[in-house]
Order: sequence, then C-alpha cells, then structure tokens
Amino acid sequence: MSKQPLHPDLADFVLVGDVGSGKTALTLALLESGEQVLKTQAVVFHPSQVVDTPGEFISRPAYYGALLSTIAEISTIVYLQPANSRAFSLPPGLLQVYPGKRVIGVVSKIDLPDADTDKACRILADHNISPPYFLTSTATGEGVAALRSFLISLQMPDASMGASEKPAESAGVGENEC
Ligand SMILES: Nc1nc2c(ncn2[C@@H]2O[C@H](COP(=O)(O)OP(=O)(O)OP(=O)(O)O)[C@@H](O)[C@H]2O)c(=O)[nH]1
Ligand SMILES: [Mg+2]
Repeated sequence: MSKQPLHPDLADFVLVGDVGSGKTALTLALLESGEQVLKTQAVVFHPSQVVDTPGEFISRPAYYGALLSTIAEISTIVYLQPANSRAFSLPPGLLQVYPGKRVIGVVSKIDLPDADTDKACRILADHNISPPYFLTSTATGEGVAALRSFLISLQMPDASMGASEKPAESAGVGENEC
C-alpha cells in the first residue's frame, strides 16, 4: 500500500490483463511509486480505489467470481494488451455483466523488440474496446504521463465522456495513441 500518494486525483480504476502483461509495473509507474514490481498474488488496493489484479483473475475461469466482485464498485477498467501478444485475455461476457463500465485499452510493453502496436490495437478494436488506445512502456516511461492525465481527467466533475471520446486538450493526451 502506497503512503501519501503523489497523485490523489488518480482514482477509481482497476487494471486487468494477462499474467505478465505489465499491470503492476504500470500501476506503480502511474502512481510514481518506488515499490518493487513483484508477481501479484492477490488483489492490491492502492489509495483512492486504484486496484491491481493478478493476471490469474482473467486467465483462470475459477477466479472469474473474484474478478467480478473486485470490479463491481470501480467505474473504469484498464485492460492491458501486451504489444507482443496476439492473445486477447478479457473473459467473454465480462463487459456484458457490467455494461456500464468504461473500458480503456492500453497496449503495454511497446519497447519490446517484437512489439507490434498496430496489431495490438487491432486486437482491441476486434474485441469492441473503443479507441483511443494508450501505448505505454514502463521500461522507457513512454505513454505513462498521457495515460495518467487521461485517467485524472475522468475524475473531473464534468467527465461524463467515454474512452471513445476525446478528452480535453489539457489532459495532455494525443501523442501515445493509435
Ligand atoms: N520491457 C518491458 N518490460 C515490462 C514492461 N512492463 C512490465 N514489464 C516487465 O514484465 C514483467 C511482468 O510485469 P508485471 O507488471 O509484474 O506484470 P503483471 O501484469 O502485474 O503480472 P501478474 O501480477 O503476474 O498478473 C516484469 O518483469 C516487468 O518488469 C514494459 O513496459 N516493458
Ligand atoms: Mg502484477
């Protein structure tokens, strides 16, 4: 659990994605936390309802119930699609259970030599996740600030937009999307 969060306005989202897709690394980068990236064994609740989940939650049907109860009270799902993966991991039907959730598509690990960001974006689109998609690397830091700004903009009082709509320019989004 982080103490004295640097970004208290970063709130109310849950990261989901396959084992090793980079959820914990991205969570800590967004929070600018110095914590070590370790394999996530159980749900981690950071302050302000920022929630990191173990990849097993979506890769093993036995955990779907735990996933559903974890995300019940959270408004925004941040789904990570690794840039070097062709597998889409969000369980079918999850978004039907919670049709009101905002889903943000993130292409993670864009620094990897075998990254194919266009392909990853197509995979997101093919699974009905609406753009913009945020391209990130926690190795280089690329795209992290843009995603953070976008997530913070969702906490603004008039942020009724979905991820499919362009946020205010002041949110600083635009360079790391596809
Ligand atoms: N090159 C590179 N490596 C990354 C990036 N993000 C995460 N990694 C590495 O990938 C591995 C897995 O990252 P995690 O953040 O632990 O992945 P996770 O999705 O939290 O995994 P689980 O907790 O097992 O579900 C770690 O060794 C990270 O250092 C990235 O953007 N680029
Ligand atoms: Mg993790």
